[in-house]
Amino acid sequence: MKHFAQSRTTLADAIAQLKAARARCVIPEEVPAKRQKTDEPESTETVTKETERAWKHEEPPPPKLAGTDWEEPRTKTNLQLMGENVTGVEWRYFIKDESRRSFAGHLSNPFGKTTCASWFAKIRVGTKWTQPSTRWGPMPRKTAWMVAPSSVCAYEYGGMTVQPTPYPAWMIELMKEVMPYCGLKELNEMPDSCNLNLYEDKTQMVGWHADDEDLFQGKFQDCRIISLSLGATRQFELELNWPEEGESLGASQQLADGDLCTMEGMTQKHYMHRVPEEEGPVGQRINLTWRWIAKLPRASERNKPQAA
Ligand SMILES: O=C(O)CCC(=O)C(=O)O
Repeated sequence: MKHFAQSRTTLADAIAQLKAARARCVIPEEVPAKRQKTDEPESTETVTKETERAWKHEEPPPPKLAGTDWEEPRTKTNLQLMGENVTGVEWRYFIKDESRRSFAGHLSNPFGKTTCASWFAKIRVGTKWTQPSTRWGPMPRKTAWMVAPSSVCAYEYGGMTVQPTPYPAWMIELMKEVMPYCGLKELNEMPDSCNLNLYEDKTQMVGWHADDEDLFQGKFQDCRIISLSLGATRQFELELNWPEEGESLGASQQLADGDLCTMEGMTQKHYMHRVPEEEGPVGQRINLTWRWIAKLPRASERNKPQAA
């Protein structure tokens, strides 16, 4: 059964939400090719949740280590959770899956509403948003990909390529405000890339996926992702790729204005995540997910940055 870590209301409501989600579930637009069903429809025809999940299981589970664990313990890879590295604020880890060395943390808005509103406005107008085409039509949100000078490369996923924009000055200022809440104080230890998403209304979403592209090496080594949400509250869901008998499928967390969320360790290998469509009206939301590029493509394969 799905585990709603931060249930909006009652269990009955949660079950009703799940049923509704199943009924309206659409094919994710960015299912990586290796997970696509060969008989997938050509259009945004609705499919059941079960069909969608069946895709995820096409990849067989990876072998477990001797014993019951899927991954080496944190002590072995020196993984310190970002929320464990800060004092004065309360991070809550809504996924703490030691056996898979997979973690997701949440921190409620530590910045205040006024600051967040000014960031929203600055990012909304200061970003060159694109809406690439997918095989199912336009991507159901707008996006941008920003990189530090050391890490210029395009971001390719789900059959699309998003060209890089150099970090604008506001991005550096924003990171200086945000990153200390993740235990990162020095510029040279801060993330070198950021994927930005603009969700303009309740229909805009991101389907089930993992940030498991080669760039981040998240299937092979500990990988940190930091997300900042601005504007409307949306639901963020994570589900296990290979759940075991009797295990909760995953967890769900509401991300409100100014909230920080992390995915750490091997989460990109063992879990998928998504932001589903909403039923009721919701306003605009911007999400920034910062990452570290672990494997830069060869210079000849990189794309030239666009002007900011
Ligand atoms: O909007 C969000 O909270 C999630 C965005 C996301 O999953 C991504 O950029 O990969």
